[in-house]
Amino acid sequence: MNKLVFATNNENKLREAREIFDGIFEVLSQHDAGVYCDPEENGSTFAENAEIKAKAVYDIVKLPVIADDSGLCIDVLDGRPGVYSARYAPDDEKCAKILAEMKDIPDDKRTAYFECAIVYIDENGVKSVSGKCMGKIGYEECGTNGFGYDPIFVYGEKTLAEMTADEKNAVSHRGNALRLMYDIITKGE
Ligand code: ITT
Repeated sequence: MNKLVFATNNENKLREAREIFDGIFEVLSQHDAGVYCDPEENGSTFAENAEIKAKAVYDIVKLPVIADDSGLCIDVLDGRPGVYSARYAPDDEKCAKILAEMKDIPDDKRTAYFECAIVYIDENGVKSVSGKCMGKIGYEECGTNGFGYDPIFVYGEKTLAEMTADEKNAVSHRGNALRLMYDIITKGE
């Protein structure tokens, strides 16, 4: 089976990607591939940061690599935390910080989206796609699945943290982007 190295230190992203690519690619983590790097993500867009991560690992392994840069964009906060989603607060404080900032915001102004850029690099060059997931910020944390901001991101009737892994992947920004990239890699679309 073809090997694909996922340039991430985030175990949750790796798990979600494996659920989509398993059976077709052997998805190796950076750790599996023996790569220890954490390049500075100083791009101003998700796509730029994903390319920084993919290039850093590709330069070392010289195997096909994918990288993900993603985050939560909240309309009433002018798109924050956006590309700063990982650094916005410690992991166990991220949701509470957003809920505090949104406490006086009415229902119709709580719209938000997750965005995910996926970059793939192999010997033929760089390919880039992105996916979105449109939803709303809830009023409290609900659910224990997923990671990051999932407990406060409401899609339809549930938060992403109340969904099973399959349910989340079917609608998520990462699921959408990975499926697009899968088609590009396997069918040349
Ligand atoms: P790598 O850079 O090693 O891939 P990271 O966690 O630092 O891992 P990012 O720089 O892309 O990844 O930051 C994305 C952050 O946005 C992530 O840490 C979460 O807090 C949040 N995020 C991204 N996708 C998410 C999802 O599906 N559900 C909830 N939060 C998400």
